[in-house]
Amino acid sequence: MTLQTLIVERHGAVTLIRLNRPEALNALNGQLMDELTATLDETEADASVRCVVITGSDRAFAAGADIKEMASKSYADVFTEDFITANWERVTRCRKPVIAAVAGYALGGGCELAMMCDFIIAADNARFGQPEINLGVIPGAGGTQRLTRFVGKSKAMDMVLTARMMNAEEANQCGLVSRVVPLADLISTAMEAAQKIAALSPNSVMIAKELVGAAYEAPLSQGVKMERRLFHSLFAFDDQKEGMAAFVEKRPAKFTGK
Ligand code: DAK
Repeated sequence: MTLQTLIVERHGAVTLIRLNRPEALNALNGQLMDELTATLDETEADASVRCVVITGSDRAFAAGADIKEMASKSYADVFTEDFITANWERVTRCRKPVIAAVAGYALGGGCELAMMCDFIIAADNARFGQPEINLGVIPGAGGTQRLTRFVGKSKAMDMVLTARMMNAEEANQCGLVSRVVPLADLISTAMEAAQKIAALSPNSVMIAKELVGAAYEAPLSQGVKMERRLFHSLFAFDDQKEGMAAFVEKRPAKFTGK
């Protein structure tokens, strides 16, 4: 597929995906989401890719779904064509870690896309919001649900009902993002985290990711039980022997994914 709305770079075992519709502040239209879905399909199928970073521009991660594309659609249109449902949740099905590196606006579907990633590293100019209420609609890609889990009911209600944006500092304080860095350091910080993950045992990484994700879905006792079973399962891999032997022998581990 020839990409027109994304720039995809390969850095060793890490794929960096840049959303690239600068004329529309990276508004997420159907073409962009199709290209993102296809790119994530490729990264998942390529065993040499161990981690993915999604970013936008300095001005906008993404200012939401493309309002101009959806403005004239009728209920029959959106229902019949399953509008923007089919290609919106690919990132949630990735087994490999996906980091969102967010600078500038992450609004509406942009905020929702960032929240679908495994964690968010924010630049100090990042602004998060779910302003759909201003358009006479509501968040449609999980915003009312994920935002509430991440920041709590009161802040989620405030943002969803008033369209108030949250700056990077507030997002950091309430746990929406994992860390905030100066804008100039955003990509290098996200890539450093991704390279660190990419060098680890891929099986441990995928299982750890699955378990942290399960904490949002399963009751605590069930999640802990699942963790115990999957912890035990890691002893079936050579990487567990290698990781622990390397610690004892005071040398770096060489993980093979076996
Ligand atoms: N869609 C289309 N174009 C957009 C856009 C958007 N979301 N956001 C910005 N643009 C365009 C502007 O129209 C403008 O284009 P031109 O007029 O130059 O042609 C250009 O980007 C620059 O924007 P501004 O001139 O407005 O720039 P400012 O710095 O003055 O303002 C802003 C920046 C981000 C505050 C402002 O552009 C803004 O408020 N944008 C809209 C933000 C918004 O309302 N976002 C939520 C959209 S609704 C679902 C999945 C997802 C969704 C729903 C369902 N399913 C799976 C069912 C998601 C819905 C949404 O995200």
